[in-house]
Amino acid sequence: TTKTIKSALISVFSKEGLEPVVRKLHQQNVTIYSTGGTEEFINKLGIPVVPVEEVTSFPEILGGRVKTLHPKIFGGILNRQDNPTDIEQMREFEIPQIDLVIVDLYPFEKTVASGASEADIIEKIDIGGISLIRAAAKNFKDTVIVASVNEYAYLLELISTQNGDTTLEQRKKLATKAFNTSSHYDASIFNYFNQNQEETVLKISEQNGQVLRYGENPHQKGFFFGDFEAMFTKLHGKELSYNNLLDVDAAVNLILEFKENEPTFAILKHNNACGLATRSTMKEAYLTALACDPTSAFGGVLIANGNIDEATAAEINSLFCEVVIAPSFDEKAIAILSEKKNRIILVQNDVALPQTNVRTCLNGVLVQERNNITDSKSQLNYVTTTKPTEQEIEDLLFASKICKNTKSNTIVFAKNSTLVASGTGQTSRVDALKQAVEKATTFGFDLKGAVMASDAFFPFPDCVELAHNAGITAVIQPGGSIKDELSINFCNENKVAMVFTGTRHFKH
Ligand code: 93A
Repeated sequence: TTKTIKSALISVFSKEGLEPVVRKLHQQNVTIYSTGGTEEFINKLGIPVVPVEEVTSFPEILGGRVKTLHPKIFGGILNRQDNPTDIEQMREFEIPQIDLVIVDLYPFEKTVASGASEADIIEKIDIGGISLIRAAAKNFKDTVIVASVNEYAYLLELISTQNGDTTLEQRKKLATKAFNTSSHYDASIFNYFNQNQEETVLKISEQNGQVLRYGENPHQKGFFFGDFEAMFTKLHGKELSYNNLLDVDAAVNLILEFKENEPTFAILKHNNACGLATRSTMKEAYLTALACDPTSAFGGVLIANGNIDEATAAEINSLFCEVVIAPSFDEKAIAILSEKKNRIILVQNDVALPQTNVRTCLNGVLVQERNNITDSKSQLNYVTTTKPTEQEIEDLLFASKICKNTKSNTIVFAKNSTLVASGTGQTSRVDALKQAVEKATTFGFDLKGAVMASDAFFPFPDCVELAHNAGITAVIQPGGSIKDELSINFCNENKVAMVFTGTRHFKH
């Protein structure tokens, strides 16, 4: 399986680093074939080189688009040296054997990055070079492929230490690298073309989607694809914006968790709950939710799990808010809420949400199943000596439902079916906790006897310690950290009850 390099085809865009390689090959009496520019470079070094045209008896044509694409070249690379028919045809068509192929492809990525015109970019799509690489790599049993300047050092070493001999294993290793080079090259071409397709996507969206005022910001175009009318009946207000739709989506997902509860009202900002409460009347639920964080509630999206009556509407009316959603409204409530021209009033129909979530990611999309697990009592694992009271268990599950619907990292404090405070979308869990404590303090809440929910486990016991110091008496979290024991020990020593759910609720 050892092969000796006796001939080489060199076709490189960048001539950098080529000189020592050519000199070494020449020392070993290797016959060198080459394309236009590369041939000129080798000639200048005073090293004999055979132009490809001499082999093919065909000139370089179409301004260089066709140089090496010829049966005499590809036959020389692809022939199987243990195949009698191949050997016979090599002789019949006077095809020269090519043992080594060195290619440096047209710099496609660099040309794109330089901001060149489309015509210049297209011209940099290498055809012959990529084919040479593919052919030589395919035939690694007989041919050596060097598809990148990065492999020159390895090639030089092989020639120096093995006199131009290569083993099958070494050739296969180079073939692997070559396919890496070619696949990366094709991927970058795809990415370039795909960008243009994005313009097409925008055009198609403009024609077929619901054209929104703009995207997330005024300088971005935005469109919605979906059956909004199936989900909601709009009673009043302006067109929903891109951000409104995102908030409405978050609101609907959140309130679904409280479908079976007593009157529950939630206020959301930037897709997170900044107020949520369950009470015996909707008005009380609204007023309690508002009290959680009246600053954030300004300009928020409001959602109720039941009918909005006149008394509730009268309270809501004094708040500046973007959207009010409920399964039903009293006539008088509609009249009150419609006093503000722009306020959007939506009746939510009983329509199921899709069971898969889709979002773009890099140059593709991410698809996942919807997070359908709502933590329930039967699933709780009581890991501390202090057990939560019935009221605490209720509040823990209540907090966990909010937690699941809040951006990670999140910490949620709750008490008596009321969201007390939360830390949202922080880069560390401790930060989320500190934010929650600070918010609770700002809005005058006593955390004594409140419970805490965390969307993921505690890597260290610092969270339970901070929570305990703030007055938290019960904790719900998935568990599963290698240091769970440290958090459990702290809770045991300080009479804090903690339960594990076994279910993480990241939301990014
Ligand atoms: O335009 S091409 O795709 N047509 C070809 O037949 C061909 N063969 C080699 N470009 C082709 N090449 C590329 O030319 C090589 O990949 C290399 O990047 C470059 C070397 O050209 P020169 O030796 O003339 O500088």
